[in-house]
Amino acid sequence: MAAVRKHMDLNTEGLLGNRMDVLWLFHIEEMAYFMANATRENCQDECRLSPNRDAAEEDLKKIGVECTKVDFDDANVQEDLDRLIKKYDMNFHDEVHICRETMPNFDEKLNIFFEEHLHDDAELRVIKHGVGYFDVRGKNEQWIRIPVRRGDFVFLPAGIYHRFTTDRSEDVVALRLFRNNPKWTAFNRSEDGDKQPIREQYLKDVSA
Ligand code: KMT
Repeated sequence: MAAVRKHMDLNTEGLLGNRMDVLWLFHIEEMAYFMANATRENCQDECRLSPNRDAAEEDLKKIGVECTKVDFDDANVQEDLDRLIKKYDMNFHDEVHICRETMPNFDEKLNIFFEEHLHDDAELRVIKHGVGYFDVRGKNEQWIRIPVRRGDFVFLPAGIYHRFTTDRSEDVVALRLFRNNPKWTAFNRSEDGDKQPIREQYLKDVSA
């Protein structure tokens, strides 16, 4: 698929110091798109609508989702990662390798990732290797699929319903950015999930 680049300059917020050329909000290699129904069986395929319907920057912005890119092949990549860490006020990161060969209970884990859920904390991921899909609920509840690959950074706000899967290669390495005492607990979509204070806060924030 032809690479599509979308640029929105962050300089307006003066956040990025002197390497303005490499970090952009909504600078994603592949457009996000409104997706067709997906099941656990076909979710590792692209699951595009036919005809395809790209999601615009505005569709992601409206739900508080931010995407940007870092270049792992640039010698200064650490500076860019540090800037993201600072911008989002995260003080820790770890690395997760989602891979059938090495991850214990891989199918069970993938079922958990692909079950629609929310967290009390925002989800910040930088993909180091492989291809995966973050699915997020759009403004009118339609699923928007964000394809991610090496260098892609995704910010999902706390309280947003979302899910994740690898593609069929089943081999994704990602950095997870978090603050101390991260709250990893997932609340699956349910009355209980809907009642979480963070969900109510999120809905307030995106309707403002
Ligand atoms: C998690 O909680 O580790 C995840 O969100 C899985 C996706 S990381 C690419």
